[in-house]
Amino acid sequence: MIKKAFAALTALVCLLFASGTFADQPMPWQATLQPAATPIMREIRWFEQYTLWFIVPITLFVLVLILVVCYKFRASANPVPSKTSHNTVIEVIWTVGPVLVLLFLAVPSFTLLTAQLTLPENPDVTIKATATQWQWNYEYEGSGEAPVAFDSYLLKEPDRASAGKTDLAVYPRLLAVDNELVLPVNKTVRVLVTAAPTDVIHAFAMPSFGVKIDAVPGRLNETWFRAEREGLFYGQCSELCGKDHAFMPIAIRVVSEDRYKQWLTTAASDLPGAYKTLIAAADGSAKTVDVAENVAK
Ligand SMILES: [Cu+2]
Repeated sequence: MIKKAFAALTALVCLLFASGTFADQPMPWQATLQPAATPIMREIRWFEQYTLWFIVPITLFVLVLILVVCYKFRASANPVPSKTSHNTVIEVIWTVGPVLVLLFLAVPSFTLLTAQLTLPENPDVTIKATATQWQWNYEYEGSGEAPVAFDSYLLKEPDRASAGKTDLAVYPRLLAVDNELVLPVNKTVRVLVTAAPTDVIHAFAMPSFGVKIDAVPGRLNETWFRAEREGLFYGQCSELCGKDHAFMPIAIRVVSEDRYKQWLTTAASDLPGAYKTLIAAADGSAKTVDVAENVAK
């Protein structure tokens, strides 16, 4: 209830003061986070707004104090400066005040961090994401004799036409990939993240899912998400990893469970065919793919 009231009030304030930046996609000068596609990201967005309710008043309060002091104690109005060195009341206030503020921030912050890194029991799907300079490799757990596994590279401009990805609004430059990670909607997905043994550190990040975790050689990190709507979501490697760091995007296509199963079955033997069927189905059902967050619809 309190959360909802906060969110509503914040949305109102944002609309009043920053109408141009309250949008569903990154835009020049955008100041807000991407819209949430998972429960965790919803909480992150709530926490961001909640934090602003502390930051903004404190900043304004300090600004007012500075202005008052500058004016009231200027040399011409106050030629003999005070030699006060202690004031118990003020010292108690400026100790207890920040402690209270930190408490109000720490409790929801730690709760959120815990939720983010506590894997739900019995995830529906487990995938492994391995980063290499400079692409991602995705592997699906236990899907038959030959588990589905493939590399995912940045979509190169000459390959757009043959891949059926000419629509720049859906497949933006530098974000679109050749093979997306396909996952079912409303299912708990466990993601194991690592980097190739002799490689460097990368990071698997999906802004609208509230996911960002390092891919470290020789170490298996674990995270999870539960996407609540279908669409094409874009993220990027988020750990500076070399000259092509900016060219190893992450694309996740969230589809219905039926389409996911169909894709997975076909992908085991015919990966390009599986994507063709999936893209055709998505384009046929909604004219354009429901692109999440990053690009215009
Ligand atoms: Cu990287």
